[in-house]
Amino acid sequence: MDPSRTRGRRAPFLRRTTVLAVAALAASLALAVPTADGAVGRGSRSTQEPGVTVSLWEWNWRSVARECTDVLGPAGYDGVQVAPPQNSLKRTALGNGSDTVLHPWWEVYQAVSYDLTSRMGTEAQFKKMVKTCRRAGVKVYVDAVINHTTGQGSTSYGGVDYTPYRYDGLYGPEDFHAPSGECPSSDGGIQDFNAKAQVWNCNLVGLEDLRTGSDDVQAEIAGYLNKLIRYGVSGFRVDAAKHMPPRDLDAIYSRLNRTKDGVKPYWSLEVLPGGPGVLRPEAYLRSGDVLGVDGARQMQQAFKSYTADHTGSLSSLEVFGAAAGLTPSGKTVSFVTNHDSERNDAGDYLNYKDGATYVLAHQWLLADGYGSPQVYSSFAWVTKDDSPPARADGRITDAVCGQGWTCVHRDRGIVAMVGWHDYVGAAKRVNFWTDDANVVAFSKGNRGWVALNNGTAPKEVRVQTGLPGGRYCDVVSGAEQAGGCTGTVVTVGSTGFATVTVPAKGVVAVTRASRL
Ligand code: ARE
Ligand code: CA
Repeated sequence: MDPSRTRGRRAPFLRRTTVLAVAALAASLALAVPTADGAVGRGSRSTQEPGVTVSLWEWNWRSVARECTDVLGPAGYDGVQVAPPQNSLKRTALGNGSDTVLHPWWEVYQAVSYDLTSRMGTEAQFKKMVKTCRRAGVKVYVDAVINHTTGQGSTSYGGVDYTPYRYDGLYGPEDFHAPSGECPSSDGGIQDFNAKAQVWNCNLVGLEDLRTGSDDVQAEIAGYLNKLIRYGVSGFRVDAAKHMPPRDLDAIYSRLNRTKDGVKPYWSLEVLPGGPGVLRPEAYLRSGDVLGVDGARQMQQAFKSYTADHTGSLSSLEVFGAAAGLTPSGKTVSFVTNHDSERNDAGDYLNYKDGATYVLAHQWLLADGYGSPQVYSSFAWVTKDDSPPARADGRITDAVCGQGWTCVHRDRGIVAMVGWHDYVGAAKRVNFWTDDANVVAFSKGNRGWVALNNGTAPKEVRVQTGLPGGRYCDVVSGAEQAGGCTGTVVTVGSTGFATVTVPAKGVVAVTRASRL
């Protein structure tokens, strides 16, 4: 008998069952599954939910690509959010008074054209970065500046020149609200942040506001976003979404193609809290997910503003998420800070300058699991406008950890909690314990247990872990090696209780899988 003929006849059947079996196994174990273009998707494979992402804000494309392969993929990050990639304002002179930074970070929020030559690199480098990241199992999310163009200057990183309301081959005065007489304020700017007609139709800090309700403008914007989708991008952070009515956002979204994973792109809207009625984040939930700014503020209060009456202690986070008045978990990108809030004058948010507390807050967010957690990692700064490390012409140089770049996403304690978050999945938070001050401990279903200490001294706790008796390796301080554990071993008794010392500003975390 000719063996090749047998194989030939039987192959289709074998292939089908093998594929089915692998798919079923992968689904039940939440394993990585290859997608259409050969890339591997983790976590939320069949939906748009982004899982755990990191914002490598203003990292250049070459560095993001390298990081995807060397760090993000292996560490289990599901995605990376990158800074606005479209061509932007390039300043040629300083403004007046306190203006001392020629190339402030915010140049990239002034869109000149939808070519992808930017401070972060060329269109070819961007394309290659997305491909490299997808190959490493990391999806790419783009900060989309679509509400406006520029508010100053006349030249750009892509070399395109412009004058007010005139962008050759792209937009003319008829494509903007103010020149079309559709902004009801005396100077064309937003004077009242509570008046929706102004918030939607006037110029935010002088940025020329696009007529996003018009067919032509929607077509240009959708063309831009669809190009990014074609390159492999999985979704967007919509900058200044509060400045566009939900119906305009919906119209643009309806023009977007499916991603390489066969789903509609993820759509998270920057709608800052503070506005009334239709301007509230809640009013935009029908159109997309929103950024969890209020949650970031609550975390700052819990981690930093420790008060004697415990109103601002870590224990206060027993109530967090929707129960604490935040937007629903499944509709929120959660974070400790972002590029705006880290520069907040009032100090209402944590930032990298908070050191161990900043790291611990990230670990708490990953442990709690509210929203789709996004780690924030960018460059160190002194004054608010500071440029990221760049050449004299404004082009951002390769990210080198410790040399201007914080690389907090590489912190081994954070990486450990990315893995822990991935493992415990959507299991419910149970067995919550607190000393009513700065130590909390809880289980996630019967998948894992964690304790966090925001105090300055180690603390011994005796708590219910919800885990079967046995010895477990703490994933934060150590790793399993040849049956042993290089870090702290947590011994759980037959009733599920354990006595554990939680280090100062530290975390102890175990899972069923870390049982020795
Ligand atoms: C720069 C200069 C300005 C100049 C302008 C135009 O700083 O002086 O007038 O250029 O030439 C970023 C920077 C801005 C920068 C801009 C463009 O932060 O300083 O302006 O880039 O280069 C509101 C919006 C919200 C917005 C914040 C900043 O609702 O969407 O203001 N956030 C996003 C980004 C920013 C970015 C932009 C939008 C613009 O994340 O980084 O600006 O693309 C209350 C209200 C909020 C309000 C908030 C702050 O909370 O409820 O709605 O947020 O106050 O004002
Ligand atoms: Ca607008």
